[in-house]
Amino acid sequence: MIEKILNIIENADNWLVLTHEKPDGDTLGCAVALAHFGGRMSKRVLLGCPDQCPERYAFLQNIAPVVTMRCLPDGFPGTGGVAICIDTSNAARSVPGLLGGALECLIVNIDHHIDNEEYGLVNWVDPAASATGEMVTELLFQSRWGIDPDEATALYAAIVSDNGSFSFPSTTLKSHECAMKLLNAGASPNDIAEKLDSNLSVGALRLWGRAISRAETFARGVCALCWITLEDFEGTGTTRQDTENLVNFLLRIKGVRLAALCSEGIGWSDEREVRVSLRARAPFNARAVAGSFGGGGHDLASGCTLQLPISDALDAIRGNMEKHASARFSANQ
Ligand SMILES: [Mn+2]
Repeated sequence: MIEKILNIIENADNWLVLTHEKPDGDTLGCAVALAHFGGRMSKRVLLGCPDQCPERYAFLQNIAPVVTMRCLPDGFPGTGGVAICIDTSNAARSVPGLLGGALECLIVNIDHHIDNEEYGLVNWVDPAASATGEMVTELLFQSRWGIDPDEATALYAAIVSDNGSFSFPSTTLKSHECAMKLLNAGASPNDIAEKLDSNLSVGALRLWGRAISRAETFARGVCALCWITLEDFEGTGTTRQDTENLVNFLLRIKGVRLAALCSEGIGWSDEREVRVSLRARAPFNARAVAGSFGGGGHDLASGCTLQLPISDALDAIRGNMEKHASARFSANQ
């Protein structure tokens, strides 16, 4: 598979590298590394993201610029070009219109989500990878172009942001092997950790405080939930980007194995909606809950969006989590 992909991208002059919507460190780190790699191969590269690059990952833009795009650029990458979709389980999460056939080029789909819909002409999906960053690390290492320090930095950032700095159950020996290779190629774990983790605004900290002050547990203490309203974002001068990783805090409550953060947002049709981030510890399954509301993701990290007022959304999520928990309780009896 790696050779096949290297062959395709080496033969294409124009690369459109695409992240998924609401980009995280994995999709951005991989895309930036690939765009930089393409630059070294003298390719014409455009790195597109359906949403703005979050402040936390702004340092990656020094390696390759990220262009916010809501539709596809005219005539690029064109026939003979290639679109590389990174960490994106379905085409609808990519630049809108991708599925509509507006893209006449080859689509290479590189991802580690188990529910990947294999929408590309070439689909490399490895659910055993703790981050798509592991896969792109392999890809670059196996190429005759190797990997440079900037690409190593971006890929190390991709890996640590998706596997909780090697703490999630998805972490494997392979994750550490990739890290070793990236350190060898010039990545600095300390610099990257500082850039990723020590960048909260005081407003973000206050927002977290509001959310955490509402934390509740239920279903015999195995479920936890909290929420944020649009007014909270306004009152603290923050955006939804400032909620990244907040849901993981709920899993730090002793005994909690299923956690949800519900945050109000404005949808594409200018209506209020509620975006839900879910986290689980096995055998609880975050994707099962997200899936009931049309969402998806990983078993232990998932998300969905509810077109409901916040109080109704909270009831719906709470109810579903409770049902999930009682199914687990009866399975254990
Ligand atoms: Mn990922």
